This record gives sequence, C-alpha cells and structure tokens, in this order.
Amino acid sequence: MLTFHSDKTSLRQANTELHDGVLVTPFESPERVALILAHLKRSQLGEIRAPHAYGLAPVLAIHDKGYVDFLESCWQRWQAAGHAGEAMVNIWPARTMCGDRIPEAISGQLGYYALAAETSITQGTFDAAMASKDVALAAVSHTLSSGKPSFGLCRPPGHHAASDQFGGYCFFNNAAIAAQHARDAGKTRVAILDVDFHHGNGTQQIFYDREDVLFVSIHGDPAVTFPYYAGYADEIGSGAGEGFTVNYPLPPGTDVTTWLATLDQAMARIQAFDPELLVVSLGVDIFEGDPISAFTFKSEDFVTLGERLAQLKQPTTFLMEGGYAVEDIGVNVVNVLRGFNG
Ligand code: SP5
Ligand code: ZN
Repeated sequence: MLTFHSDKTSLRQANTELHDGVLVTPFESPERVALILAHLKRSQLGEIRAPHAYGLAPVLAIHDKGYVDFLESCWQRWQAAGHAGEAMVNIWPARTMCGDRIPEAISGQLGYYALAAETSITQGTFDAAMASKDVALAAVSHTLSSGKPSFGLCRPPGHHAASDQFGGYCFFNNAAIAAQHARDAGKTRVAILDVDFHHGNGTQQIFYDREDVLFVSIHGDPAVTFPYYAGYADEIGSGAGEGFTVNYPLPPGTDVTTWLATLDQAMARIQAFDPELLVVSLGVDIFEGDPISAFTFKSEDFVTLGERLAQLKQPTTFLMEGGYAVEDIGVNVVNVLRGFNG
C-alpha cells in the first residue's frame, strides 16, 4: 500500500497540553509519525511518497475563512501580545453569553475558535496542519486515480476540527477535506468511517446536513468520554442529511468482540449507502495500552480490523487520527494496513 508522509508535519512541536489540571508534554507528539514511519519501512509495506502542496482552496471548501486566517496568524499575534507561554484558551462564548461576536483580542478569538483547552497553538502549528491536509489530499488523490488503497500519515489529526473550531489536537479536518476533494472530483457518494476512540465531532458537524457524505463512527460513550457534547446515538443528521450520520457510542472497557460486532453494523450501513469511496479515520487509540483512552484492542486485533474493512471492497483511503501509546503505535497502524492488504 502506498503511504503519503510529509516531514513538515513535524513542524508542530508544542510543549504544553492541559491534562488533568496539569501542563504536560502533549500526547500528540512528532515522535508518533517517526515511529509509524520507521515501522512501515521495516515492514516493507510499500513506497512512501511526499505530497505536493495543494494550497488553501481545498481547506476553504470545508473551513471558514476567518477561522483559517485566525490559525495562520494566531501564534504571531499571541507573541505580539506579549504572552509568555503557548497560545491557550481560557475563556469561551459560553452558554450564558451571547456568543456570536468575534472579539478583537487574540485571547478572545482563541475562545471563539477553540472547542477544547488541551490543544495549544505555537510556532509551526499552521504549517504542520497545512502539510497534514496535503498528505490527506495526496492519499485520496492516489486512491481516486488508481482505485488502489492508500494511507495518509496525517499529523496533526483532523476529526475533532469543525468548520470553524480547533481542539482535540486537530486544526484542519483532513478526512473532511479529502472527502470533499473526492466529491469535487466527481464521486457522488463518499463514506467516512471513524474508528478513533474519540467521537469525530468535527467531521460530523461538517457533513451533518448532507446526504452525499455518510459519517459513521464507533467511539467511547460521550456521556463519560471526550468530546462529551457530541457522538450520542440520537445524533443522526439533519434536513437532507437525516440518516447520514450514524453514531455507535460504546462504554469504556468495551471488549473487542463487542467492538467488532458494532463494526459489522457500521459496515452494513456503509454497504447500504453504496459509496464510491471509503475514507477511514484511523485512530489506533482503541489500543488497550493507550494512555488517554479506554477500549481494549490488542496489537493483533488491528489485523482483524484491517481484514474486516477489506470486505467492503471499496476504494479506500486510510487517514491517521489518534493513537498515543507510542511504543506500540507503529505495529498497530501497520497491522491494520497489513490486514487490509490481505
Ligand atoms: C485525535 C484525538 O484522538 N484527539 C483526542 C483528544 C483528547 N483530548 C482530551 C483527552 C482527555 C482525556 N482524559 C482522560 C484522562 C485519563 N487519565
Ligand atoms: Zn482519539
């Protein structure tokens, strides 16, 4: 399987994540990509290519222009304001405030454009996010032109990023950008299957009222799991999009047998939709050893996951989302791709 990777994804080198009330070194680290790459090479899974630059047009097909401008200028403006640390949100347009005004100050704009506080913005974040979506676009382009599967080693991940909000380590929604690229290239129906431990709230929001992009997600029950405010089973899409968002929340600790039985249901829904392309939001944070997640996959279960997904017999693009057990991240990702290859 062809992999797409960009060295520029390592330009995101944040030092701080707000975790359990403490500023820690971010779980979403550049090391993740290095370790996956090393294991891909060792496993001789196939050629690894760099993407070309697709520019901002495919980003603006998904994201709000004001949001993109904010991301591009945030770090410089935060520094210009004289703040000591990394750019971090500490105030929101919360439920009891009006909420639709965009303040002038960078601290106010951060609250407007952030959906979570753990993700700080720093030097290189925007450039890494640009490289990450280029990886996604190159991978999906390869699948579109060849019909063959591809793996986009995206970093930062994308599925929490909404049309005008960042958070959950995500800035641009790589899967949404790739799916829209496929639509614009003439594919009528695109399915996104999100297997990351966390609900892909951003992808859901972006396509919530659309019937041309099916969003199906298996994830930790948001009643007790980040991102808490989206991913419930009764969120099914709206308007023309009703029935084209499908959520399977599962309790923390769910065993692999139950998870795979849920995957069968998800795959049946995808089959009924009859897509022309499948985008898999591949988070390997469903691994038992993941430091911030609570599903129970063992490394060999990822082979099974890949094998099952191959049964859909669709042109498929895998895009990297989460996965924070760094010592096992390479084998877990490669196992999915090996299982898919058969
Ligand atoms: C792409 C992706 O996987 N993003 C995940 C973002 C999660 N951010 C907040 C996680 C909070 C985890 N709290 C669990 C504490 C376990 N001790
Ligand atoms: Zn995740």
